[in-house]
Amino acid sequence: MKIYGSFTSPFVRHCRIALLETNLSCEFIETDAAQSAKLSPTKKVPLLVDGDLTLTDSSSILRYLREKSGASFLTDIKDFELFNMTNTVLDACVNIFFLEKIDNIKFADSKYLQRQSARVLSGLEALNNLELAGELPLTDGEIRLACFLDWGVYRERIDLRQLGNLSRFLDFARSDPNFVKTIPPLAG
Ligand SMILES: N[C@@H](CCC(=O)N[C@@H](CS)C(=O)NCC(=O)O)C(=O)O
Repeated sequence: MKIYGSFTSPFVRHCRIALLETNLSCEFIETDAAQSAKLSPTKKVPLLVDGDLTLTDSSSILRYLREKSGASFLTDIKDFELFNMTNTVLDACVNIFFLEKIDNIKFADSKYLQRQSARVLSGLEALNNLELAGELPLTDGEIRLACFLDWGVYRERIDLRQLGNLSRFLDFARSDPNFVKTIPPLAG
């Protein structure tokens, strides 16, 4: 089994955490944007290849890893909603990040970027209003949220100073040894 991905991607980080939790044997192949554009039809990471099986999305990869290790994946509806809402906000954030980084498009130049940015702010507020469990192991919804928040802070895409619950949640997630083992490298 092989997973292609970068050390900075929050989607890949979630899969790396699941690999540590499940102890499944898997080769991690560091992959940049040019390589992933050739490897995957979606031109994104993560990508999992296991024999004849190719999975192009972190959600299907996580389900595969969890089920392969005898566990289940997102069976609780509230946790599933947390996972999905986080993905929507994270996708908007990643979209803004790449438009600025690759195309140098600024917030003021694009109405759609402004809409994406409003989505990130209202999404973060809604996430901040949720009751998040304070116990380990984190659920998959919580791991996704923690990976998003840590990425957003690291890339300076989000500001948690007014979002006390999310800030406390991220501090708590940092007490998870597997979350700590998968911290993105400083450069990149
Ligand atoms: N829905 C996908 C999203 C993956 C994703 O957006 N990956 C980013 C890295 S953080 C990527 O490869 N982006 C490349 C691009 O947008 O060109 C998943 O859950 O795996």
